[in-house]
Amino acid sequence: MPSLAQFLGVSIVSASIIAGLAASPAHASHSEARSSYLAQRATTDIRVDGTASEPDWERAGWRDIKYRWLGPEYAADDFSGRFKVMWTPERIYILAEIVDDILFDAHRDPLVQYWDDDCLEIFLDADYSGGEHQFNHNAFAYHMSLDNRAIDIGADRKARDYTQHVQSRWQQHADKLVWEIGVDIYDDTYVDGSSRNQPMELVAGKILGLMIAYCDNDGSEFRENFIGSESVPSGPKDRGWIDAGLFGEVILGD
Ligand SMILES: [Ca+2]
Ligand SMILES: [Ca+2]
Ligand SMILES: [Ca+2]
Ligand SMILES: [Ca+2]
Repeated sequence: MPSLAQFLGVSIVSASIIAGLAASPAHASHSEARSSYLAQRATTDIRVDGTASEPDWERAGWRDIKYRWLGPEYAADDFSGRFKVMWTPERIYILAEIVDDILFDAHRDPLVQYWDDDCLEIFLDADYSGGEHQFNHNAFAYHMSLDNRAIDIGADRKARDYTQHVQSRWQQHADKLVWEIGVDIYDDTYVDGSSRNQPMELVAGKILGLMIAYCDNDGSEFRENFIGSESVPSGPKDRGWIDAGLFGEVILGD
């Protein structure tokens, strides 16, 4: 039999290995300390109408949009935001609750300076691969405009309208916008302009990369704040549109 000291020694080594594993990133291609969200499967249809009347939404947990990536300190009535996620085999659903004192959409052309108008950004990586996604579809960064369009950069390096990938409606309830969005999930085989792109069928246990952010502009030439749901421990804080390694993970639960 081992002595108590030997026994304790082994235990300490084992504990430190376990602690080391727990502290390492979930995926080597991701920044440290990414969030993890367990999304529940919707039991009834989610009606995308900007009202969280579905009982399924009550079961889903909130996640804050609280990391200031760009701009000065701001007050809670200037911006506050949080979101929830649910899923069905066809798509994921996001419910965002946003406080923004002034809604501003200066560029009426949806493809012009869309990040400088108020918009809700949905960063999605179908296989949680992380990595670079600036001019490819390793991941998408849908900029949801106030007129419910989804804009991102295509493989041709130009802004493109991907509104066909989403259902989006928001409504004002008291001092908050309730923004409900269904998003079809496309992987990195997506080809711009092709009629053969098929959204993925989602199954329990799948892990997606996801990050949500809000570009807040209350009347300036450029956005005043950019606030996201994930911390950016090093490097440019606004680089989620290039680097999918910043995204958190969403596990599709049963
Ligand atoms: Ca609804
Ligand atoms: Ca504001
Ligand atoms: Ca990917
Ligand atoms: Ca605003």
